[in-house]
Amino acid sequence: MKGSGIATIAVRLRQADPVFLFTHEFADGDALGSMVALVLYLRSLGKEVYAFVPGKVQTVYRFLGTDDLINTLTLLEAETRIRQSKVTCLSADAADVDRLGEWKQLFLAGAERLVLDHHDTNAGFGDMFFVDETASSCCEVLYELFTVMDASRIDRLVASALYTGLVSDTGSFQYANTKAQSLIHGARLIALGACPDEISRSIYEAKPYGALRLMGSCVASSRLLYNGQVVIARVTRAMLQQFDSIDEDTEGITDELRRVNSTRAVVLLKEAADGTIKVSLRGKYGFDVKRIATTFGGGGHLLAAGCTIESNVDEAEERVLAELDRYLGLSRI
Ligand SMILES: [Mn+2]
Repeated sequence: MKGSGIATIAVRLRQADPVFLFTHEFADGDALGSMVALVLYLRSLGKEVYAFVPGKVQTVYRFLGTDDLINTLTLLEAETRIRQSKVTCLSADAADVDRLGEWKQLFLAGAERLVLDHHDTNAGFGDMFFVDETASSCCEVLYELFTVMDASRIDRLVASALYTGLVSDTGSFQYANTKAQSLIHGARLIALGACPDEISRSIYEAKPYGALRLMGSCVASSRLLYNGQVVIARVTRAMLQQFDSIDEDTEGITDELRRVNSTRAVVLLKEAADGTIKVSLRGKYGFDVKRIATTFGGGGHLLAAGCTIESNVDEAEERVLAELDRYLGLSRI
């Protein structure tokens, strides 16, 4: 654990009003679950609260009520508000300030900046931070925080949002970050009203048909390298078009690829709309993929990391493989 204790953050938040909330770009279930839980919980304490999420919110998480709770103020409105009052800005689940995307300057303009996270690459930013790298998800950190502040305010909707973050960051309690504590927290959230089957259906069984066919095509065209230790695949703009899919439909492809028996690492290269290549990396059996992501200015966790490479997809692949050569030897076959 790094930074001030959770009790110190709780003291600051109790006094804070208004509160602006921030999280990382390409917000996942943990990031969005954190935002929704924080908005609902802090509003239940009578505070004025707004959440700012970079880019477009993934449609799969709309069941959390994101349409009504996130990005409800424009940048102009938010800037006006921040000039009128002493606004506390709180970042959750973002490993560094640059990950706040187009909302970064707004975060920095806050009268007070707090940071809560669980990424061990988070070196600490803001005026006060708390990073618990033993927590599976930021939602687990928030569960602790809410318990310290006032456990009776964790209602069914807050519990559901927190449970969503726990489920998505642990891959339904399957990944190495699943600790006894994660299951204890999960159990408590279910007792508070989170519905596990409903949440799992909303996250994993609500895909457009095209997204499933895109996954099929991506898996079929993937390749095994380094004697089966690495599976590498790509999603090009042409593939997205062919299957009438959008960027967020690539979610879950890495989970499919990591099922291969011999594989220690998964590399998925995704052509982004801006022409850059988003690289998703997954490790198995303790194979550290974070060191590869950080080489290219990215970050994440030991077994799940990502980075952006500014090149075409062939060159990006070659650069990632050149890094893998360093750990897996020179024979890529
Ligand atoms: Mn997370």
